[in-house]
Formats: sequence, structure tokens, C-alpha cells
Amino acid sequence: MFNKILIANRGEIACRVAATCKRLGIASVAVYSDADANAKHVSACDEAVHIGGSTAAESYLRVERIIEAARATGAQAVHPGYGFLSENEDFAHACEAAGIVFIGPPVEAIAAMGSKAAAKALMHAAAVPLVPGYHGDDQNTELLHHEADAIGYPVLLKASAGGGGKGMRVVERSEDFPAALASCKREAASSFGNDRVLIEKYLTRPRHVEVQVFADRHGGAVYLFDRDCSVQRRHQKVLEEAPAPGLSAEIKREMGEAAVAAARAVNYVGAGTVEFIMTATGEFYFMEMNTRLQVEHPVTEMITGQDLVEWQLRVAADEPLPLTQEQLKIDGHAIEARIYAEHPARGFLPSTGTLKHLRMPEGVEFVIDAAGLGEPGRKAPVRIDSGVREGDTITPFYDPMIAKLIVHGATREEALARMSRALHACEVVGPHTNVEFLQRIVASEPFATGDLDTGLIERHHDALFAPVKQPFKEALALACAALLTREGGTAHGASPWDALSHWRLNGGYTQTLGWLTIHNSGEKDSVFMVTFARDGGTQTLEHDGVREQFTWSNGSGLHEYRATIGDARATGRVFVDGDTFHVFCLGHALAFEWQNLLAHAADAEGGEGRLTAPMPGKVIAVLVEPGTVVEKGTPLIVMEAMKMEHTIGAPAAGTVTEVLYAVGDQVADGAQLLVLDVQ
Ligand code: MV4
Repeated sequence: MFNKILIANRGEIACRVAATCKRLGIASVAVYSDADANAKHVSACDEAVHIGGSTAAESYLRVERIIEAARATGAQAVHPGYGFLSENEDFAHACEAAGIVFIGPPVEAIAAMGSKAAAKALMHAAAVPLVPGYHGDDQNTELLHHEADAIGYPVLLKASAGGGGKGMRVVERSEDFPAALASCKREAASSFGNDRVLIEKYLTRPRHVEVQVFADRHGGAVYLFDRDCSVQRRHQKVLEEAPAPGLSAEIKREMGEAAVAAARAVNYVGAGTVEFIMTATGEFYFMEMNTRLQVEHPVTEMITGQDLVEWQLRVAADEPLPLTQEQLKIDGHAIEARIYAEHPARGFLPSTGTLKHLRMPEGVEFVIDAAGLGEPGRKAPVRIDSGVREGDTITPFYDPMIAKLIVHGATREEALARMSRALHACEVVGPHTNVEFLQRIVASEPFATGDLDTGLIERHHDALFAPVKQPFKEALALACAALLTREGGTAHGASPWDALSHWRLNGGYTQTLGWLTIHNSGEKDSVFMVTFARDGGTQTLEHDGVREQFTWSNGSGLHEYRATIGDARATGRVFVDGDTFHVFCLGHALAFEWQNLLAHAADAEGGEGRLTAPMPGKVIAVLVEPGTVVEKGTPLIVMEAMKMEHTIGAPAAGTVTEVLYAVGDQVADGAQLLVLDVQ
């Protein structure tokens, strides 16, 4: 086994590989770009080498620079992760030439799977099922048209050098064929520099089912069962699961054996994935082979209890496969959801920014024996693989994935329920995310019943994007609870309520809170008022003309509150970012912005640094003293007028130089209360 390896990647997969290295006592070397100088994967490794600028081309795609880093640190092998250089023949070759082990398949196997037409010819020879079609060398236009007619419409034209759905054309009728062919060839030539096409029978409503294979250098080859990755959006996988639901043992075995035959046909070594397209009746056909560890490998780890990175390292170190086909067993069901920083309502545009608050469900990261719950990869029913921490920034340079959330259950139903709960516990403040979208898919009828095909999202688009009723009242009550806690002085060391409880018990007490709603789209509603009142032991909130009983308390955890309003009750978490209150409750995320009405009034008066009483009244709390450094909006003095409490906030950041009134003092309208030295 190796003593030290270099991980030529970033983000969650680099952290994932580093975790196995740590467990096996192998030293790990990270590489990083400018943007990743403080990234999680750098701290996950034992050493780190800076390899260049922030764009992938200036860093993670620099073959020579990465090999130099491996040489300089004495790494014996390089793990390429997925993406970047993982399926790059030149990189695999350069590693070999430098005497460094490439933790992946032989260069020839990568090359053999690079051309769709050539791969199909190899698969045909190995008796791996292929979609009826034509993948010959002869690209004569009449011949291709004739072949399409013989296959029968609809047919699918695919660029031989293409992948990931690019360069494909569905042709419905023979008369449409010539124009579609010309357009497909044009796109193939400009996108891939090669206009060769192949033709397939077009399958409607197919499933994407793939098989995890592994081969060693001693003639061993096994399959680690199947995964269903049908839930995709524009060829980006959204949810994956293992095993693929609803397949007979016979189909599963046939498909597994076909995948092993495919791997053997190209003398495969290491981890690979054979992708099949499957009809509703269970016929499956070879599509392509991915010659790397896949993003969705954790679901296979969860059902087999195997650490696939460990397998990769052992195979690369010339060891035999850890288990035989007979020893491999499926235990239960696993589902993975990819949590992305993106904006579903805006066509899933990536959403960048700092992760101001990041909370994932209770689970474990990929650290073996973290919870002592069992074997590698399956120690806990919830696993989170993430390459970012709270405070990190999602930049435009790389894939905006925040985390992979993986759950395991004894059955699919159990895993599904666990996924739903786990998604409800995800809290992200900063970039927009697809968490609610994932929740909706998981709860949708076709996903819940395992009626999967690649058109699921498109076909259910309207339902998946329909507006939902949010728990507005409960969330508002929780936001008020968090605000009253904050304004109650816990953050500033003094509580005007405590100081004046007798007075309030006698006289009653009300406070008007100005809020506006921040919608998911980023739009804000206009300000609305909520009146909080306390009279004796009774508290009420009035909103929209309705006054209801209101009680609240701090929950057990950080940011946690419990509130009842009328007959509704909610426990939730409120993350406060300046005057924005992010409320997570009942599986929903809502945001409100507090309008510090008095601070705004001070602003409007233009008295920068001068803070004046907005009306005649009495000072009931002084929250600062000369020398206190304050932020814009920091509460300074609380006044009481006409049974209403008014908090006077700092109109700008600065230092308090003088406090002109004390608690209990009567103040005239317009009197200056304190002096602020504005920064
Ligand atoms: C197909 C197909 C229907 N019939 N081939 C898209 C990407 C590439 N890997 C294969 N793809 C497809 N090939 C035939 N003969 C439908 C798709 C397809 C698809 C496949 C897998 C996952 C998602 C998909 C989304 C749209 C179309």
C-alpha cells in the first residue's frame, strides 16, 4: 500500500478521499487554487500545494503542475476524484511517465470508452446488449437514412464523440431525417471536432440504471450492484439511489454480469460505472462507461458496507479485490440528494455567496467509526459528504454543490422517510439552494412510488414549481420571539423588561414591530406591523387586525425557539443576520426583515450622530455607556411613551461619547438623548 498520495481535486470528493487515507494511515497531499486557499479539502489533508489561479484551467486542470506537486511531496500515487482530469488520457499517461500511479483505469480503457461508436463495437463483440441501431464507420448520408428507416422511427441521432446529452437529435419521421442529420453533424463538428454520428431506436420514458464495477490486475472483476439515477435535470443528476427499485433478481444479475463483461472487454482496472438505459419492461441496453469514481458512489457504499475509495487504493497498489462476487450482499436501500447552491425559481442558475449559516441534519461525515455504528460506509443512517463549512464561500469558479445528503434504510420506504426528515433539517443562509425543490421531488407521487424515468422532473414541472402554502403565522411568531429575545437585551447585557417588570405589570405594555417579508425570489413585500402586548401575565400578538395569545421560549439548541400563537404552535430555528431573520420551521424556510422604526426615524431626521427623542416620554433603559462601540442599528436607549416602547437604534456605526439621560428621566419631544461619534 502507498505511504502518501496526492489528491488532484477539490471540494467534497477531495475530502472524501482524504477521509479514507486518514483511516488507512496514508498521508494525503492536497492541491489548491487561489480561491481555495482556505478550503475544507486543504485542511482535510496532511500537506497542501498551491497550484495556481482560481479558474480550473489555471489550477486543477494543469497536468504538469500537479505532477510536479506529486514529485515535490514524494506522493507515490494520484487520486483524480471525478471531473477535472479524472478521465483525461493525457493525465493518466503523464502520471505513468513520471513513475506515479494513476488511481484509475489504464490509459487504453479510458481511450476505448471515449468514442461511443468504437465502444459499441467492443460491447457488441462482448455480447453486451445494445439499443437497436447503427454505429458503423460508413457515414454516407443515403446509407444512414436507409439504416434509420430500417430501425423504425422515432430514432435518436447521437454524436459519436459526444456525451452528457450534447449533440443528440430525436427524429420522428423519415422525411425529417436529412435535415436532422445535417444539423447533428454540424453540432458534433463544432462541439467535438468530429462529425461522426450513430443512430439508435429512440426509447421513450427510459430509466437511467447504472452498475458499479470493480476490476483488479489479477483477473478479478465484480459488480457492486445497481443504482437508479433517472431523476435528472438537463443531464444533471438530482437524486440517486441503490439498488435500482423494482427490478427482479434475474434482471439485476443479468445487468451486473453484462457490466462485468463490458469492463472485461476493455481490460478494465479499478472503479468504473457501466450506464444502461432501461425500458419500463426491464430491457436494458449499454449506453456508456464512466472510467472514474462517480459522485453517487456513496449509495453503493451504504448498501454494501464497502469503502470504494479503499478498494480503489488497494487495486491501484496491485492488491486483489477485497471481496468476491459471492461475498458481496445488498443490505437495505440508500438514497442520495445533491444539495446545490442554485436558484430553482430562476432556471436553476448557480447562486454564489458566503454560507452565513449552514446546518446539516444529524449524521456523520465520512469518518469511519465516528458513531461506532458498524462497517465502513454504512455506520449511520444519515451521511453528509460536503466540501464546505459555514463561513465558506460558493464561488463562480467551480461546481456549486454544497453537500451530498445520503440516507440508508432497511427498505426504500424507510430511506425515503429518512430523506424527507433530513432535508427538513437542512438550513442554509447565504446562497439560494435546491433544498425545497428536493423535498418536493421526494414527496412527489412518482418518486414516492418508485415510478422513475428520465422525464420525471419535466413531466411534473408544474406540480414541482406550484406555489405552496407556507407556515407564515408560525414563522412570524418565531421571528418575533427571536427579535424580542434580542431586543430584550440579552445581546446587550441589560433587559429593560426585567428592570421595569413591576411598572409593566401595573400598566400593561405594547410594542410595535415593523417587518417586511423577503420572498424566495428575493423580492420584498412592503412593511407590515405586528403589535406585541403584555398585560399582566398575558401576551398577545396582533397582525392583520387579528389579536391572538402569544407565548414563546428559547428551545434547547442554539437559535431554537418555541412559540404558540392562537392555537398554532411551532418549534423552529431562527438565524439572525443583521436585521434579517431567517426562520426554519415545519420544513419551510422563511425570511423577514426587521424595520427598526426608530433608527429609521433618526436617520430621516438627518441628525447624524445626534439622537433625539421622537416624542415626549420616559427613558426606561439605557443600553450603552460612553465608550461603547456600536454598529448601525444597535439599540441604544429604550423610551416609553403612550404605553408603547420605542427602541432608539444607532443610525450609523460609531462610538457613544455621551449619554444625556438616565433611566426614569422624563424627556421632551426632540431632546437629544446621547452623542454618537460616527465612524
Ligand atoms: C437515449 C434516450 C432514448 N433513447 N437513447 C442522454 C444522455 C446520454 N447518456 C444518453 N441519453 C439518452 N439516450 C435512446 N436510444 C434518452 C436519453 C436521455 C437520458 C438518458 C439518461 C438520463 C437522462 C436522460 C435525459 C434525456 C434523454
